[in-house]
Amino acid sequence: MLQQVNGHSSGSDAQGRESLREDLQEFLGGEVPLHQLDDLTKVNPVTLETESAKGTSASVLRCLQARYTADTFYTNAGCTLVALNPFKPVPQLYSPELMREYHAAPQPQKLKPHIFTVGEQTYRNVRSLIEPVNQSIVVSGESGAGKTWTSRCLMKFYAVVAASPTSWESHKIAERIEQRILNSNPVMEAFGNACTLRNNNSSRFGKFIQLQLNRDHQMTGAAIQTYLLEKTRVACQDSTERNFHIFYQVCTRRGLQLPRCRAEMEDCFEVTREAMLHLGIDAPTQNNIFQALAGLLHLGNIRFADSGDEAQPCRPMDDGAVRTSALLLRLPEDPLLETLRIRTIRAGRQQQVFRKPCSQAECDTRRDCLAKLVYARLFDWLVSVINSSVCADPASWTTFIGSRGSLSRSPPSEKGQEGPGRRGSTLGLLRADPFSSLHPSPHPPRLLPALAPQVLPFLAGLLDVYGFESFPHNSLEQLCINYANEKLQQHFVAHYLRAQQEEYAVEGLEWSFVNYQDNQTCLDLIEGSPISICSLINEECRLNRPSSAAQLQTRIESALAGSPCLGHNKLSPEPSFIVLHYAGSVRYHTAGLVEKNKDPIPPELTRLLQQSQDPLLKVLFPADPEEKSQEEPSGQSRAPVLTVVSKFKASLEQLLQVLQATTPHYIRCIKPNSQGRAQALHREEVLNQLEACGLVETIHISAAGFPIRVSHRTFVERYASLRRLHPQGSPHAEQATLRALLQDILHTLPALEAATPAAPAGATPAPVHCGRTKVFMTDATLELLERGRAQVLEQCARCIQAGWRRHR
Ligand code: AOV
Ligand code: MG
Repeated sequence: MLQQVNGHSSGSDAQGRESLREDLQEFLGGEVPLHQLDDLTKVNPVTLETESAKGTSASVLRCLQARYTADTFYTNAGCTLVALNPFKPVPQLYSPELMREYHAAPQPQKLKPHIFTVGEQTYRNVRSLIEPVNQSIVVSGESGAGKTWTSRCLMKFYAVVAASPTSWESHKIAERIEQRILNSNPVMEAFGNACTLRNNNSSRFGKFIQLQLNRDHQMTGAAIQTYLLEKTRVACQDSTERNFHIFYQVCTRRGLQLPRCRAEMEDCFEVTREAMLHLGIDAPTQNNIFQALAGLLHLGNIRFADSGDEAQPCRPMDDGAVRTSALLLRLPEDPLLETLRIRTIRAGRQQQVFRKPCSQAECDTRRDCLAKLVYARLFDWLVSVINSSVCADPASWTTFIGSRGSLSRSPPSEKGQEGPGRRGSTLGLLRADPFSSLHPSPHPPRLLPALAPQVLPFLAGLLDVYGFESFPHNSLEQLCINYANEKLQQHFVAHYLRAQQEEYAVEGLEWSFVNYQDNQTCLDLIEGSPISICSLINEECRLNRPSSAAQLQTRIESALAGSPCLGHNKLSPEPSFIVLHYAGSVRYHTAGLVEKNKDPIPPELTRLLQQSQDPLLKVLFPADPEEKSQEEPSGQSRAPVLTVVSKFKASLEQLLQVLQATTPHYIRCIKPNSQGRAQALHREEVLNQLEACGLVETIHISAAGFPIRVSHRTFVERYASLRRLHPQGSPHAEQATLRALLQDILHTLPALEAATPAAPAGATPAPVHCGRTKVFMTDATLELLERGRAQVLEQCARCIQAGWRRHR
């Protein structure tokens, strides 16, 4: 009996430790770092759990810090996996052997917490459910916290555990589809990531990748949806930030009249080129791409000087830049210069054409607009090519989502092609054979993959968006990025609560809904109707009236003064407004906000690009058969143009619809310090993130219910000794059912409470509920049980000592 009761202190030390470890694992819902065991054996081993369950920021932080010091980067926190960024290579943590171990484990959740547990659980859910439910993994966290890294590792995990049985053969290149899917990462990161203040490899677009599985649960393809590329970066960056990686990589190439770049870029460039090749972008096409990119760099060097006469166009300060960019973009030099300097307007009944020289600032804007236009289309085209290369069964992807969320506009459609999925002539490149080059194709274009969950039943979606960010200067890009993060946060809170309450229902517990604070107020401020920040910015675009940055600030602040999420904007040197986001307050500058939201593309620019002799640009800017629609309309006939925020809002809503139709799994990435240093956990910074991402709040929600859930068996094993306090219970433990033993233990609770000196008279009984498979309790109940258990153990120890003394 003693052995049964006091399992941890009897037997060998090692056994006891192991047993205690298992016990703690059960309680913690994960693994316990070994280094802590020495300390934990001296104190109530449940303390850590009790503290975490209480969910004070300090206790969660303490727990994470202890684990981080022991190089344990993953921790379970309810339905979420917390991932601390190690900021150093930890190859053993991501080895294929470890992936297989998680995949083969009968209960992966009993292994150390890991992203592979989440990956495997997601995979098993797809496999095991009779009615397949699509799964998604939402990776969140602030900029630089490790979302993209995590997504990449998860893709590798699936490439290992769900490897396709056969290779795709094409143009003598035999390749497995999962390899091709992995190859999408270096290409998309080269073109869509950049060094920012927060992260040297910051994603400047959002990505949702759906992995297709066949009925044998092998990976057969993928579809990638991107969101709002930050294309303004092509034209300007903060002095401490950089352009997209690919521009530096291209500088390693000779013959493009570019300055030489640092040698390490050469390796990255090799990786990008190799990956492009595997995705079916052959060397000549690559050359076209790099040449166009070099053309954009030279375009950026064009500077204008005011002519001093309004009737005369500005002068280019260096003819060389104009010539080289025209050469590389294969544009006629004079029309390039003319388009940058002169605006054409059609007006009047006869639609007469007026030519107006642009001011120096307008010339600069047009130059930047041209660069952004080309780059955004190139990025979209690359995504289409990648989709074409990794999509297993294009026939089943028939629903086309019109708005891609990018700042760019889709190329105009070609007439006479069927199907909702056509994306105009750019699809001339996307043929049944993914290893196509730029030569004209006899095949019909491929359809773009859809996000609609009903299209393919077996999917695992992986969401990696840009993280919450706040810079010294924030504009429309940050507003959209942080808005997306608000939306995801809301989805998280809602889903977590739902999941929790579903468990109570399954376990047959009576449960009244827990009230919680979500971020709806902030979302109302940003996107609500009828008046919100988005609606006000959109209105400015619609009215098309000249309004200063200061006026916009005043409008926002007066119309939305009632919102508790609009910060007090004192001491503002520049026109701006402050939003109190869930992750912190951010000051958005209003200068240029309306223009960015309009994202106007002068039609002359598109017409100019249609004149290019470059085969790539010909594909990106096909000649428009309805050229009239491209002309700058005169004032009144302007059709309502979708603004950037409207498009972004629509694409976010679509994304959330997809997520809501899936079983989500959450990974919260945490950045231990903002310098990106290994082995340095800054308590304050981590604390801010814990609070910001709602982790502590989530634990609070959980604590409002019954945060401690243990299986009937574990409960009986740990607290069987308490039955000594209630002798009239089941007489023969060996014969009693688990349930009867459990009830016996629960019957001891009033006695335990009565024995508690601090218990006030008439105190409510300790909350505990016996579910169908688990016992649910509060941390107070747990403490009570633990105290009782310690008492019994002490009594037992005294008995043994007395026995020894008698024996001697
Ligand atoms: P993010 O995706 O969350 O930021 P990343 O995934 O790019 O952040 O991570 C930033 C950097 O942290 C990486 O480049 C790695 O150097 C390092 N890192 C992250 N996770 C790990 C890991 N598990 N092991 C080793 N190093 C890691 V942003 O995209 O800025 O929101 O827009
Ligand atoms: Mg990223």
